[in-house]
Amino acid sequence: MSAEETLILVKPDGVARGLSGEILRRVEAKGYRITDLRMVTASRELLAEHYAEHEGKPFFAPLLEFMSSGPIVAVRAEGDRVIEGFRSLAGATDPTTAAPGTIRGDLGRDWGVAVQQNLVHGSDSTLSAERELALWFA
Ligand code: DAT
Ligand code: MG
Repeated sequence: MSAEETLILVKPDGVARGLSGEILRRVEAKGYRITDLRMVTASRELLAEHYAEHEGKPFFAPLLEFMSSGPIVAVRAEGDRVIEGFRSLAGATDPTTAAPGTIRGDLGRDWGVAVQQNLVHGSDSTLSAERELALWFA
C-alpha cells in the first residue's frame, strides 16, 4: 500500500507575506515528502469547486475573493497519516486562537476582514484529499 497523500495550499496571504519557504520547511521538517508543487493564481471556478461545502455561508464570497487575490502554492505531500498530521501542523481555523507552535498560531492573526486569512489549507479526509488533488493537479 502506498503512503497517504494530501493537498496543502499556501494561500495568497502566505505567499504575499513571504512565508511559503517557512511553511514548506515545517512540512519537510516534520518528515513528510513533497512530491509535486506548483504556483497558481486560481480561477473562481476552481475555488468554487474546491470550497463547494461552504457554498451559501456568509464568508463564501469573501473566501473566493481572497483566494483568487494572488498566487497560491499548491503542494502534494505524502506520508503515513499526513492528512491528520498536516491539519495538526496547521492549527485551528481561527488564527487568533490557533495554538502557538502551529503554522496559523505562530504566523497568523486576525486582520479585521470578512474571511479568516489563515495562511494554509489542508485536506481534511482521504476523500477530500483525493478530490482536491485531482482539482489542483489535474
Ligand atoms: P479549514 O481551512 O480549517 O479547514 P474551513 O474548511 O471550515 O476551515 O473553512 C475554510 C476557510 O474559510 C477557512 O480556512 C477560513 C474561512 N472561514 C471558515 N470559517 C470562517 C468564519 N466563521 N469566518 C470567517 N472565515 C471563515
Ligand atoms: Mg476545510
